[in-house]
Amino acid sequence: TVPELDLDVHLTAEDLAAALRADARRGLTATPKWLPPKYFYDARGSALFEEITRLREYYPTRAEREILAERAGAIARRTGAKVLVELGSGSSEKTRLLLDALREHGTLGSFVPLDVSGAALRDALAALRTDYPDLHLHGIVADFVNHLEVLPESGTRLVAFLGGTIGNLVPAERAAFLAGVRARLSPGEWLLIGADLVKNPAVLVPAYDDAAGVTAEFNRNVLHVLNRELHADFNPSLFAHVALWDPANEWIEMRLRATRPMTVHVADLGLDVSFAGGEELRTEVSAKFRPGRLANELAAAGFAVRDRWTDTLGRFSLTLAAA
Ligand code: AVJ
Repeated sequence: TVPELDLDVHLTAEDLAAALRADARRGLTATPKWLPPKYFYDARGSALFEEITRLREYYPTRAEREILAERAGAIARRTGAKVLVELGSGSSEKTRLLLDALREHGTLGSFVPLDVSGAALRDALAALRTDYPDLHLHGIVADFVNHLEVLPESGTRLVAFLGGTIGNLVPAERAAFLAGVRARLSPGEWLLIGADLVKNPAVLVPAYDDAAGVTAEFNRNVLHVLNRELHADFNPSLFAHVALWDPANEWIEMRLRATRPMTVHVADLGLDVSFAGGEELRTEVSAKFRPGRLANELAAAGFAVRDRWTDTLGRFSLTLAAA
């Protein structure tokens, strides 16, 4: 028999559905229309994201793994963390490099992955349980932006926020998020942030518009989520995937472009949403950083940057900051 997984659900399917209703109503009635990126990640969306991480064009995962492989030992020695908390943990695949280094260093007692996707978290915990039988595992289903109060309280904590997900937050949200994390940490505790770097759009754009169309399917998945959760009648195949580099904001923006005029009925909201032909629905921003920018933002939030590393090709950065 499979032992019960230690999983705290702070965000039930009902909570997520209520948040989706509010966000969908706000975003679909706005000009321009938009939806928050967290709704990509149902079971299918999480699986599509895992597929993205293996694409030739999508370098961030490999670049971050390279840095972690090189630096996990230094991170373990420097932090001496007893508790590793991972925000937006997904599969926690790269995180194993940190777990291994912290175990070898001898300090780590527990791992606390936190993710909005209960399905992804359960899969990750089941795999970790097998490979780390004596590590205390405690999963938390929560939204890292809105539920930081659920972070565990005890032990020298290292909060890891990997993959470049910080880029999903616009600057004002980032400032609030970083200040919120800082407020919950004590001196002697740590934050480790992975951030993608500004680079040639000829490299950036294909990472978000791959030849095999996996990212397009990931993007359209949010429409499948709306159809299922809100009884909407989007025809996802009538929306084209758009990924563009916004040089002023230095972020990649993903959109879904209506390929013809249409009206979509969102039954659970009692809402009819009209799209003009060519109208775009914004689904994600993925901000890219210049060296120094994240350090400044961390300092503004009350952190002291202790180390910063990049991969050998200088595509991605990992920043270790002390509370
Ligand atoms: C999981 C937020 C880091 O922004 O690169 C991948 C999500 N979107 N391809 C990113 C994503 C399109 C990803 N993050």
